[in-house]
Amino acid sequence: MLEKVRLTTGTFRWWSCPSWIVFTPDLRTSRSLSQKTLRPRLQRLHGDPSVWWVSQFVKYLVRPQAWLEKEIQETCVKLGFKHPIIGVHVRRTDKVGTEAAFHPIEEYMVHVEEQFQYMAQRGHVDKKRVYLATDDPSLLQEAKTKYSDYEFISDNSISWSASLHNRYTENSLRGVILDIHFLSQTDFLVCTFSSQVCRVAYEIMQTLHPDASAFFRSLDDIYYFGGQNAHNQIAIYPHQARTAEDIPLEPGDVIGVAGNHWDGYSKGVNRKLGRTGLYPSYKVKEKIETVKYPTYPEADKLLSL
Ligand SMILES: Nc1nc2c(ncn2[C@@H]2O[C@H](COP(=O)(O)OP(=O)(O)OP(=O)(O)O)[C@@H](O)[C@H]2O)c(=O)[nH]1
Ligand SMILES: [Mg+2]
Repeated sequence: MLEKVRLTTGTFRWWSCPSWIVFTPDLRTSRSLSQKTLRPRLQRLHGDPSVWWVSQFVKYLVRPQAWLEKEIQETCVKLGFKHPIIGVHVRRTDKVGTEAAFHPIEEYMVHVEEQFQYMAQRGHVDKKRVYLATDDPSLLQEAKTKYSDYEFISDNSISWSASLHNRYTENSLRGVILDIHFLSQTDFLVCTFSSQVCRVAYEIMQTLHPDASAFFRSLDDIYYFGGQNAHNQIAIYPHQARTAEDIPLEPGDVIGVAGNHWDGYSKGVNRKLGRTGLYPSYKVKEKIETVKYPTYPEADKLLSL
């Protein structure tokens, strides 16, 4: 159940809810569903219909109030936020060594450079701009020193406010809201999807383009919605295990994916065989689960029951 507590302190409205928000039993499964009537169109138009579905709820939940809209506009001008621009989110502090590994800035910048080269083939890149969001305040200077041919757009005071001692303040909350907003407005994201911060930015990004499902490079996890149900794929090509780490696949096998190793291979469990191991990522496709949701007229009738 969604708890509604601690409402309206100053300019903020606080909503407290468990990280595994459950609105209805069906929405709990939201990573892998899209409304039945939408499915054919979504599958044709979007590379990851489940992300699109989740994004619609996120878009509604994070719509800014007037004061925030104003603050966003002012910050946009102050920072000189301009396209083309790539968003880099570097999650450090409490996350490193507990829930995720440390990744040096070089690992991110390899993908940033690659994307700019790709963009330059399709349009004019006047300047290689990076929006840097991080909870590590020392990173901005390091990035500027190491990559002097880039323009880093970042508010270092926001990173300072994200330190563990300052994090639970109104000022810090404003900072992370702005960081997520500007990350979502970039042309491409390079980050670690183990962090909810980048995943939310990616979700909001989906609402700004017809299909932004491929506008990211994650250094660790694949996209997931916290609390999602099983994330399955379906084998589309056969695979014979070549090493002891590989698992065999037959077309139609259902694979519960654990992660992508980003080297051509993913790890998961072949549910038919009950075996866990590696398989080539291109030999599977997403298994999209659909759930029948009431249409608007049906929902109205349900409400009046
Ligand atoms: N301003 C800012 N703050 C950040 C950034 N990355 C992390 N943070 C801070 O780190 C906090 C993460 O808080 P958690 O309560 O761990 O939230 P979470 O949903 O578990 O997010 P992750 O730990 O990143 O998966 C945010 O609320 C921010 O205070 C960033 O790029 N910018
Ligand atoms: Mg966390």
